[in-house]
Order: sequence, then C-alpha cells, then structure tokens
Amino acid sequence: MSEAIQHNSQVTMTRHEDFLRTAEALRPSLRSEFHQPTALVEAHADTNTLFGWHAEQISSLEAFYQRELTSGDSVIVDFGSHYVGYLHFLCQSAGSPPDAPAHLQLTFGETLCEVCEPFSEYQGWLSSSWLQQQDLWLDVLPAKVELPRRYCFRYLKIEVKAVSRKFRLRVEQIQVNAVTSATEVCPPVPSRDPQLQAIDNVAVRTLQNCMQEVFEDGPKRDRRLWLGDLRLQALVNDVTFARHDLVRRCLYLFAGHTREDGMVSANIFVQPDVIADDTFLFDYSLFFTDVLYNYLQSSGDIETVRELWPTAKRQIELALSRCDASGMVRDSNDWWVFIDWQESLNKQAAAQGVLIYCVQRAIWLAEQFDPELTTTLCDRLQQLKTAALRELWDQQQGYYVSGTQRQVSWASQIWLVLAEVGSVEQRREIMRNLQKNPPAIAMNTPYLRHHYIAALLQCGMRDKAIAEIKSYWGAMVDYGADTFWEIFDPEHPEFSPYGSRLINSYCHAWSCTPAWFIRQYGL
Ligand code: RAM
Repeated sequence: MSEAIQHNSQVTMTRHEDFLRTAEALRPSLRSEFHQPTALVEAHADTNTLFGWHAEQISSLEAFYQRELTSGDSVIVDFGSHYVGYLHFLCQSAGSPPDAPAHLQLTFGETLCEVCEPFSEYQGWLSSSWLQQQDLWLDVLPAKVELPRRYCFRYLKIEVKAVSRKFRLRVEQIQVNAVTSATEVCPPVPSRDPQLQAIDNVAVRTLQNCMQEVFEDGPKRDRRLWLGDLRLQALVNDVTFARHDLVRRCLYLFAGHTREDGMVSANIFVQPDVIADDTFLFDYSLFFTDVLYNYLQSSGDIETVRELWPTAKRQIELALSRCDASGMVRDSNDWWVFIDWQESLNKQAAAQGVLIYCVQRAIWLAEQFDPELTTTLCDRLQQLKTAALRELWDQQQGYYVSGTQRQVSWASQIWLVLAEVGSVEQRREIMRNLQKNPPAIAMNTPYLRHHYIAALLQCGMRDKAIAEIKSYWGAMVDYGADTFWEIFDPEHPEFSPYGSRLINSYCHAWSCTPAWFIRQYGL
C-alpha cells in the first residue's frame, strides 16, 4: 500500500502553553442518554445487499431476556440505530450454582458485516486492534457489567465462549449510555423534499456521533481530531448544533502543538495529554486558515481570530515556500498532501488549487488583521493562478493536467474550479465536461465528493448538485446507512484504502456535509 501514512519520529515539536490552556478550558462536558436495543436479529448472507448480509428480526428483546444460553451460543442484538457510548448489561445464571467463570465475547459492529465476518481473517495495514471486540470473564454471577471502553455500534454480537455444564446464562437489561457533545436541539431541516430530509437526518446523526471532546473523524477509528475533517464538521456544525466553542477549542489544539517551524499537524491526540501527530500534510495544514476564516464568519469572535492569525499566516508562508520560482507547487512521491484516498492520483494540480483557495482566505483575514500583508498576498495569489493556467490548462482536452505525466483527474478539476482559476464560463464548462467525458482517475471518498458538490454549487449548477447528493448520499441511505460512511464507491463496495472494509469507519465526519449543503443553500 504505497499511500500508507509515513511517520517521521525525528521532527521536533513546540508546545504553546497559552493556547493549550485555552483549549483545555474549552473542553466540553458530554451529554449522555440511555438507549435499549430494539430486537434480536439473525444475519443471512445475501448477495443482493451492498456488504453481503441482511438482518432478519427473530425475537423481541423481552423473549431474549428469558432465553438461557450455553457454551457455543451466539446472538446478535440490534440497537436500531448507530450509537457511541458505553455498554451496560446484567448477566444472571440459571440452573445449578455457577461453578466456573462465564466467558463471553462481545463484538461490536457499525454494520452487520463487522459482526458476521471473523476478525481473524483481517489482513489490512491498519492495526487490527481497531476492530471492536471484548472478552469478558465473569467470576461471580449475577454480574452487573459496565464496559469501561467506549464502543461505536448498531449491532452487538454476544457469544458464550464457555460456561460449565451445570449452569446457563441469561443476559438482561442491555443498554448503551450514548455520549456526545452535540447540543440536545438541532434546528429542523428547512427542505420539503423527503429524500433530502432523510439524507439530512443521517448527516446530522453522523456529526452528532462524531462530536465528543473534540470533533473526531470517526468514533470507531481514528477517534481523533483531523484538520481536514474538522474543516467540514465545522461547516455542518454552523447550521446544526452551533457549538462554536468546540470549533474554537479544536483551533487552539492545532495551534497549541506545532512543528518547530510552526507547521500545524494533520491530526491531534488529546489523551493522556495533547500531542500533535508527526504526520504533516500540505492541504490539511493550509486548511487551518480556512477553518479560522469560517469560524470568524460564524462566531464573530475577533479576539480568537486575532490571536490565531499568526498560526494561519505561518501555514501560508510554509506552503508558499514549497512553490518554485514560476509559482507552481512542487510535486513529490511521498505522502505530502491528502486530497483523496486514491493511489493513482497525481496530486500536484489539486494541491495548487488548495493553496490558491487558502491564500484567498488568508487575504480576507489579512484585510482585517494584517492589512500591510494584503498586497503581497494578492500578488502571490495572482502568480499562483497564472502559473496554474499556464502550466496545467490543456485547451484541447478542456481539462487541467497534473504532474509530469499530465494526468487528468476529477480531483484536479474540482480543486482548480474551487480555487476560481480561469473565467466563470471556463469553470462551468469544466464541470459540464466532467459529465460528458469523465476522467478515469475517479473520486474515491465522500470527502472528495463534498468538494465536487461545492464546485457545482459555486458554478451555479444547483440542480446537478442536488441530483448528485441524492444519487450518492441517497444511495447510502437506501442501503440502510444510519450514519454516513468514510468510504463509499457504489461500483466497488469492497473498496477500502486500508485493505479491508471491516476496518472502514461507518460514521465518518467528512461524510456529513449534505446537511450543510441542504441547509446553507436551502436545497
Ligand atoms: C484517515 C481518516 C481521516 C482522514 C485521514 C487523512 O485516517 O479517515 O478522516 O482525514 O485519513
């Protein structure tokens, strides 16, 4: 897997204690709510479903609570929707006094396939320790079980690995104590379109379940604050839960632990202490500026933005230092920029687009916080745009090309359109061309799809944007998604950038943006 994240343990990092203190003071308290399962289900292999399984309801919860389980028994409990939280249940014995410990294995699935396909067969390149499973040995029965680990699931498989022949087990009072930092109320979706309403509903739940002590990318994996995900979550948060304080906290977390030269990391750990990861991505660092700019628009909090502007400015300076004398971002083969999970994608053109997009936001911020810098930034913006047109535009194909192989991809078009390179008519023509003559290097994640929809809307192609939201996110809803998935390629349901779909996240921050499109644009 050539795209596997590379780490560099040699980097020296700097802590900015004032910023970290501000972030700590903004740590949210979590709201919790108990939920019970809805039924017991049985999984059947089914090639007509996307992931190969369908659930059939086989018993009520009440009936299950009467059932006596013995070694080898296995059941799947369905919670009816996706939850993030702590599992509680009561385990009783039946028959003779329990003369041996009870060994249970619990497996948690955001989707049915995770509780049906054995984790032992997992061969992806991300650690298998992400797969959600827990063994329990209960020495004393009855036992009130409260799992200390947070899990993320709709389905819970309970397997009785071993009890003695003299007694059986009854499981009762199963509950999840679901947690989130999202507010209890969310404004209703204004759309009258039932399909968009359904999509919005799933999108809002996705965001809600990712909102914990930080905006997590996915509550199953990586359970972590990533800048690229934060940027999209903050947009959806603006039009739903409006927890601007959580966005503010996340901005201070990124600014609080940087590389020695000031570059912000691509992601942050917050336990046991704040630690910026040693992964640095060109686009993610640049997005600090965009998140800050949007935060100012939605919160009006001038003081925070004044304090964090130097961090944003530094990201722009560092990114500009990657450009050659002609104003082109230098390409390379290592994992330097994200854009999409797409192994064959050449990312130079898209990176140029991201840089232009973020320099524009930096100019808007500089006008207010650093007016003397504005002219220099405007000159650089012009230089970057001119270079993009001169070096990347291929008049004959009607597309931008990328890298020495002059590759044509969706990502390059989308990002250079979002960067507002070329005339308005030229940008519209590119978006139309993507329909007529789709590049082979496709979009692999809802993350890049988000940018595609944004580009359509920016070009005034509202109907097309709605149709695309419906066909892509609507398809996930039709496939039964309770929350939106990290990865979805309807043509290749097996696709995972990590080598197995068992480890994909099925409640993923970057997929929740239809709620922003629907609410912000009044779709
Ligand atoms: C994965 C996660 C995360 C994303 C990074 C680049 O680890 O899915 O959301 O931002 O990749």
